[in-house]
Amino acid sequence: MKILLLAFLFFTCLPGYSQFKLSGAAQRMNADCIMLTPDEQYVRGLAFHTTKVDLSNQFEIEFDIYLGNKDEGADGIVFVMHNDPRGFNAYGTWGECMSYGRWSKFYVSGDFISPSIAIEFDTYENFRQNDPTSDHIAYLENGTNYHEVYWNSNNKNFNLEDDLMHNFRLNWNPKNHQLQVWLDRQKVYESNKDLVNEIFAGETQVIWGFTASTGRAHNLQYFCLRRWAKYTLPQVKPAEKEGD
Ligand SMILES: [Ca+2]
Ligand SMILES: [Ca+2]
Repeated sequence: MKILLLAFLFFTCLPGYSQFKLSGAAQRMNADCIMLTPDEQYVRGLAFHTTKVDLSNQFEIEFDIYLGNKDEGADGIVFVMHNDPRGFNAYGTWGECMSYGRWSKFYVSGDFISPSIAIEFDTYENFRQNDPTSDHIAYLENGTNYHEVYWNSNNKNFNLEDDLMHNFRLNWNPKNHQLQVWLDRQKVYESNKDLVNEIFAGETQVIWGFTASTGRAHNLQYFCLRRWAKYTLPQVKPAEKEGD
């Protein structure tokens, strides 16, 4: 009975892949995974869940992301939460902006998703965005890919295009405005910023999903759902993962 109850709670918490709105090159791969870009030049892919997330609740999400098998590939995947007036049709610039941001922090033009916050998993060095030579993870805001700080495990050869799935976990706690992000069980970002008021002008319901792009360089890029837990519900058992 206890197992049945846990299973019921778990499956009722899953966002459900049929509820992702896909655009560009994005395509469903199987029951759990959505491809954002094929291993081709100059494509973009976006997947936004059709149920908004409520930032007045604590929640944790967990996905596995795949960023390709060529270290010289591009450009990466971005996890986005946004309240762009274009709603589920919002998109950013292709290539180094990964369908999230715009070419220049200093010049507001072109396509970008805003207001928003994002976590980029960047696999290609672009001087305009202040990228290090290594692959890296960085926090972004309001449709600009430019960042002053990043995480690369203090390894100038850090590489995410290693033909492996990488575990991405994000936790939001509205009580202390704490946002925490882990990659492969290492904490890669933490902040205490009032996102509802400082980014979303008081709006608590925001659209969430993933964006990606390729440019001259390219890679297959996709994500797979692992877990979705709201803390308003009893603790539920995480999904079983292959290899655990
Ligand atoms: Ca790389
Ligand atoms: Ca880049």
